[in-house]
Amino acid sequence: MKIKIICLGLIILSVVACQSKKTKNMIIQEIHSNWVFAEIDGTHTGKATVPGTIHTDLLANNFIEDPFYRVNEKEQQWIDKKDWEYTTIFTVSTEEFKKDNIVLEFKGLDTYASIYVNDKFLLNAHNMFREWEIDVKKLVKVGENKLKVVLHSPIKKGLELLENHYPLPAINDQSENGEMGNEKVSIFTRKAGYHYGWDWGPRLVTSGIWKPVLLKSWNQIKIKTVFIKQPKVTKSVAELVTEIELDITTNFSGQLRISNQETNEQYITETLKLENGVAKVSFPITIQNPKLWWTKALGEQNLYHFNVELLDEGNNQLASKDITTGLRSIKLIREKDEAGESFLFELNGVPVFIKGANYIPNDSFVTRVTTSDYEKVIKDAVDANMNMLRVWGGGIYEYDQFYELCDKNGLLVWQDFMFACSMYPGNKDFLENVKQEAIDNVIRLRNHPSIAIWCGNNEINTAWSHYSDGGWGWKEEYKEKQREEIQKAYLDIFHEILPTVVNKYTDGDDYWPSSPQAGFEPEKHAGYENPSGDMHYWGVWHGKHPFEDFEKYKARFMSEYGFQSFPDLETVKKYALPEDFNIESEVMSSHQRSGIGNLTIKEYMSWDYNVPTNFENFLYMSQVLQARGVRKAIEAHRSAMPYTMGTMYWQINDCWPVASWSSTDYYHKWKALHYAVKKAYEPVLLVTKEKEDTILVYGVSDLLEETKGELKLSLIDFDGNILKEISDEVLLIKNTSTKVFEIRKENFLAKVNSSKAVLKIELKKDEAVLSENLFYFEKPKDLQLEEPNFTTEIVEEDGEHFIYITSNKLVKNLYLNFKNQHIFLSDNYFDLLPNTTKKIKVTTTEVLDLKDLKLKHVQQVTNNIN
Ligand code: BMA
Repeated sequence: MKIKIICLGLIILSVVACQSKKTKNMIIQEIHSNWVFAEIDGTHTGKATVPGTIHTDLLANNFIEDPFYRVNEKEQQWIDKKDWEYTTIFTVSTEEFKKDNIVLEFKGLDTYASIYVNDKFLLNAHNMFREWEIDVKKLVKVGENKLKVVLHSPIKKGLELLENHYPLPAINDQSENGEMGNEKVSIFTRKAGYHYGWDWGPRLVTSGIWKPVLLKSWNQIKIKTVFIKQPKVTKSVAELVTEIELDITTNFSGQLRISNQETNEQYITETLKLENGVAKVSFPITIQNPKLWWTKALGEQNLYHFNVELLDEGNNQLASKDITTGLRSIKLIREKDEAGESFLFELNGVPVFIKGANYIPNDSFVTRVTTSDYEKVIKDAVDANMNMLRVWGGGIYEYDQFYELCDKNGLLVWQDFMFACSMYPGNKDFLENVKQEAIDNVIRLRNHPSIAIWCGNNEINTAWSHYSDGGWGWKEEYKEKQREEIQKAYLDIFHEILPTVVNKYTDGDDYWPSSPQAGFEPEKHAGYENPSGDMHYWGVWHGKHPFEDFEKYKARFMSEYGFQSFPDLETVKKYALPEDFNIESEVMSSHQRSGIGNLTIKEYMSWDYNVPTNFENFLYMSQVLQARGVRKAIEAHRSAMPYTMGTMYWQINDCWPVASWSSTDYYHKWKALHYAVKKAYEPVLLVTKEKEDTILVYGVSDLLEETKGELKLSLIDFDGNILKEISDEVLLIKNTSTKVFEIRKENFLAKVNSSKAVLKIELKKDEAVLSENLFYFEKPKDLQLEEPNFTTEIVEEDGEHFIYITSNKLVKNLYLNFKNQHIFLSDNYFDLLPNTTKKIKVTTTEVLDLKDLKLKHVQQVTNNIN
């Protein structure tokens, strides 16, 4: 009998431990269980997941089918026009009830939400990106309490707002797909823009309790925020200021301690006497010889784990907060130079060439993005030698986890505020809402060392172009008075509210009003040839410029450009049936949201390749094409260093399975582009260019010391004969691009059939190959490729698996694919030189069988075999 009682005690304890976290003083209870949803004035009802969304709940309850499958999205447009009620029961313990303070915290509500506790109305939330805190001390009782969240249709709310305002531009809002004609309501609602559709995303305007719901109870004092300011960080000293905001309900007299959680070093021990209310205290901390935080290629990702503690006079802990940060100085340097004005990031005094990508939310329903999804995207970025991701303004301010992973992995973040490709209203309520949203997010994210810059919006300054005749034709739709009104709202948000918040709540972080922009002032609209600011170059793709034009349009910082491709067949099969396997079928067109989409891919393909007729081959070829284009861009940007100091292609990921600009698909599968990016972003890169009658070789180096090495140029025919070979001692200047070699074409290519030869350039240092690149003198479709014979082997070495593959002929863009999907190859879609064995590492948990290996290559799929 006795034993039984003990067991019961243990069970109860462990249940409580699952649901609530207890420090000495504060009890935090997650209210995530027993939720049910119900359609208001409707029939759909079922168990709900919180955090979650209405679409994922309807899916889990079998009311709808997978919204990403074929054209299911079309049938699901009714969901956003309904109101939904979410309810649960939570239990308040006597211990919680006795506390001085009890609050309900909603970390994120999407979007129009009315909150009721025990049937009493408490709050109307109206911004997906804000946090909401409600005092429920007087409302809750010991035992069971009812929590109800009514999620109002964002579309109905949007339409009400539109009725009182003239329409505003929102080019990516797919209102037609939502059966709303031209009524674009996204701009009125502070909610992720891409929910309403984008040129790579479906229109799935969901609602939900998308972040945690917490019940917090405590006595006397709470630590609201801790900010580790870093006014001066150098190699020898970090002069920090810890700024702490406290919420006091009963006068406090005791001690405040700041310590290092790892070393237990105590930085500050202070006696404090504070009266009721909100108090701000700050303490300087000096750390000699700090371990600095660096991006991956430049050094360690040292992090400091600070703990702030409040103790009462009897030395009992009343409150405690942990903060992790990295010590570094990061600055955007915009200084006049001979060419114009620089736009470069300096990390700990080192100018860093930014190699990155634009990043969008990983799913239309972000609540189902898992930790391993986040880890994968960040790993994919780091493995491809990136040092920055841009969290783009049509998505969400990411979850904490995203930034924690960036901190740990040495990835900088360009953080947009969530405004993109639209104009916004400027009334008082809207502006106040924006201000609070900015405050919440800046406070939440400012301790992350990865955050390099805050940017007001995506492309709005260029699109509207108030001070020039340019732009996207939006302002021409409005009369003078409305134009001025719209511009005033623009200036209020991006030149007043947001910079003021960044200035007030950070320690001097950089703010850039809009990407792209030629200068800080609103009249500095970006163009393709500004020698200042950042640039989005969409001549290739939207403007149908050839890939070669990447070489023409140089910027000080290229924050967007790109080219589309299809995902591979395995991914397409997740949303399409064999009968849909035609790029102009309804399903394939629906999984393509760029108006000019699939046919543009085909058109560009026809310029450089023979277009395959087989569907699967066409998908493969689209990836080869995309990799070719974007690689050209990266080479152009990097070799333009130091004039250009950054390149971020559009885009690293997808939010559903689709044809898009992404380099990894919705299932995180690397497209040909991601493999190409990895190579093009290596610290040392050789770039070959043809200029009139000359061949030039550039050595681009991100290394912080000069590199001496042997440059070797080998002209090889497609059977493997070496036609010419030249070697030269070269010097690559540190952290820039140097022209290291130049030769007249007529000397080098004399008597050579340029459609049957490839130039291999290599940089060697003491036998180690620092960089290798290939260069062709003709377009792929003009190459005389031949049928190859392969020798392939799978070998196990020290518990790891490798494929060794050799061909007797040059093979263009060899794609190795195992039937088994859980395989990652260290390289793929590469050109295989004749008689040269390529070793590829295979990461898998499955048993490998050569029989399952399928090979695809350009000559095979386009029939330009001699
Ligand atoms: C840029 C981005 C996105 C868009 C992409 C492709 O303008 O900012 O708005 O998805 O181009 O068109």
